[in-house]
Amino acid sequence: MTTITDPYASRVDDSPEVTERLDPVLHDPRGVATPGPLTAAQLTAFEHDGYLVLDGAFSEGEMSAALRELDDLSRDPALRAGPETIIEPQSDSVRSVFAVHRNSEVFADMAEDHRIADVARQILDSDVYVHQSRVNLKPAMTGKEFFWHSDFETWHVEDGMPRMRAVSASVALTDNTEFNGPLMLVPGSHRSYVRCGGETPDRHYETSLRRQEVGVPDLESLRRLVDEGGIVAPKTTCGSVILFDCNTMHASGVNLSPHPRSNAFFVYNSVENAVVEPFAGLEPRPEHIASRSSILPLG
Ligand code: 6CS
Ligand code: FE
Repeated sequence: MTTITDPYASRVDDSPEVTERLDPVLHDPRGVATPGPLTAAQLTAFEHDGYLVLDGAFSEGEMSAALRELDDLSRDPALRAGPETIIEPQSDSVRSVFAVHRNSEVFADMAEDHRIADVARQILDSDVYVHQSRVNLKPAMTGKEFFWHSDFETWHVEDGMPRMRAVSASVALTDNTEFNGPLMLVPGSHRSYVRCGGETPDRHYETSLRRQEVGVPDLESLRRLVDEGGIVAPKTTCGSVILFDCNTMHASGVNLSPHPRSNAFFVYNSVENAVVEPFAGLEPRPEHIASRSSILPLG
């Protein structure tokens, strides 16, 4: 009898550990099989650091249009009452709007835009589909934090993403400054995999998307990653994009500044890495959080 063990098992007991990543970061290391916009130096930097900033990928005009669209979406009563809209636990502010690429033409076009989708194809060396999209909002003076996590850990355990062959693009709809709760990343952390302690509750997403407590690293593991790689919080102007590997450890703090911070977030998964049954053995999360039925390659 063969026992198939899950190399990325997590939340199975109370002993967290830092293990090795088993998958490549660049799926065609020479970046020639699927040509794309990134230079050899950018590919090498992404492979080494687990993230890459594309300054000014989109124009200010494009971002103003996206912000107007976001305003409409977050005021739309039907969408606001629907499961796509996540409200902060301690207020009635909108924290996230999920599946924006399905509910809005502006964000659908952004997801398909060659300036980012071609980069994802180049890194993953295949066609891609959108596993998840969302806009995260942090209003001036009140925007709340996102605790440390590796996205892949959640997508593997809760969505059944088999391997590390996905990349995220965070598009800055506003400037991201040191004061408004910018994305923080641990360079090099994508080369390790932190198995988390604890157990996944049923319908975990109902709480985790507001405040995540399971699927987050323990202090010792985070300290090991940060002692090695440090922490960066790239300051970006609106229209810039931060690309990061699905397993890069990241977080973001509160926004105490008088300026809002809003970022659109698109997760590109390789069509060769389509999701299977969740590895936690629980019901899959709903379609607006993790695409399961619409996994056609982006055009
Ligand atoms: O649960 C998820 O899929 C998501 N949660 C966080 C905090 N980041 C990535 C992803 O959007
Ligand atoms: Fe995340």
